Amino acid sequence: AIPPKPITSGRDPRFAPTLYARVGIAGSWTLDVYRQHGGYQALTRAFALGPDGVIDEVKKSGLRGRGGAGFPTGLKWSFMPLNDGRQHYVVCNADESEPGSFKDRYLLSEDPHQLIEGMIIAAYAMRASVGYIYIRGEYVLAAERMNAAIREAEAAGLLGDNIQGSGFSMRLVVHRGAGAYICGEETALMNSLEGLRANPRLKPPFPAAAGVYGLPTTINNVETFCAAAQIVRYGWEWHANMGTEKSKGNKLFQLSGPVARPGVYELPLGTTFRELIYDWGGGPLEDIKAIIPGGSSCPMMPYTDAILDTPMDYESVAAQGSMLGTGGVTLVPKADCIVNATWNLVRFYAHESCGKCTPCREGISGWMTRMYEKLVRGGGEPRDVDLILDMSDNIAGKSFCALADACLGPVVSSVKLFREEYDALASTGKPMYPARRRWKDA
Ligand code: L3W
Repeated sequence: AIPPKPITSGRDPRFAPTLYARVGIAGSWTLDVYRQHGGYQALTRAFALGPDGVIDEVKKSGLRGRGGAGFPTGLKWSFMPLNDGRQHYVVCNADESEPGSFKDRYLLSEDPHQLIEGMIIAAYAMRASVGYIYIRGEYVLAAERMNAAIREAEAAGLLGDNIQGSGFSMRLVVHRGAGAYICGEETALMNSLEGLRANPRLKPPFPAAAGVYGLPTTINNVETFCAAAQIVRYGWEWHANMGTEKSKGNKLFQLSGPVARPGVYELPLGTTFRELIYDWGGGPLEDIKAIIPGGSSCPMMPYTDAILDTPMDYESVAAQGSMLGTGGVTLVPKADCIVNATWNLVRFYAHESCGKCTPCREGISGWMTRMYEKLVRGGGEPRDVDLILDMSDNIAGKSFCALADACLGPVVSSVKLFREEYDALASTGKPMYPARRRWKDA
């Protein structure tokens, strides 16, 4: 297929979305509309490339996992054993729950066939004949549309036995979660799929060695599978020509907080925060003091010129002491009490902790939550701020999965950036920025 003009950056007239190209078109979730826009051409090309050719294509494209970790996708796919005679699985992590992340829900509900195509291609490449789509429980419309799209694909011979005469057969199953963030952790997700309590498993073994039912499994985010479909459609060079040296391609960035045009923007990796917030988002509606760059698990960064000019790619954001994560950019208003705002996030992680390991259960859900409540309710003491840092130090790197460390991202960064707010609240019982009516309710 002829690739759309390359996405460069900012408000470029050549901007051509591919992942979100069909979002907003009437009936975009139907097979007819998907096909009118070139849908399932990638699948035909994948069958021509052969399984190893597909993995090679994805490797050369430079695609990295879009769920938050940025692990090289082609490399992950190549970990799957070859022709070992066992059942292999591909699993789509559609348990999007990270505060600040809301890109996958529209891929699921508005363009389900793009995901199906990406998953068939991935399964073909990895010799898997069963795929599961684990959808966050609250995403009801997404689950309904996915199921309807799977039925359409089955009726059209795109799923089931001997797909398009290729000799490759595959079944795809939607599994609905029940509203727990921890199910987005890939090993907890597998336990949940198997009907067990969603406690994370120890890694290694990684899923490719022992995944669902102990069999070789590859788990990718919704956006990753969709990107793989576009890569096979347009060729690896198209993808590798966008982005930066180590962060290739286009990405769905999400913008929220007090900004003129919040929403999801498909842009090349390496677009700056300034371009996203000002050129695309229309600029903030009030003074901002911090940016959460990639979903709440990523440390806050100060709202400075240096940060605004930082390219949104995995390396540049890491160099600023944070993470690109899911690309969920949240602006924190100056007039909000940072301790209260962080408490809000701490409560989220505390509520979502599975309770399996002590540092998370007693540290985050217990001590950290109570410390923040004490501070915000005005009962703090000056030593409490150092106690929060000391506790963080004792929790960091000691929990079973990434959830506790994720909570420490906003905690430690907010204390370091806004220590004076913490100290003032701890010593006087009064916040520097008292609670106010939210701008959207005003
Ligand atoms: C084989 C190795 N496979 C790593 C695989 C691993 C996984 C992927 C990434 O967390 C991040 C987290 C959140 N052999 C391997 C290997 N793999 N080494 O690569 O692994 P990992 O452990 O780096 O990350 P993860 O546990 O998958 C994801 C961050 O994302 N985050 C949260 C996002 C939340 C959502 C959501 O709710 N939808 O996306 C935001 O930043 O903190 O760092 O597949 O098996 N040697």
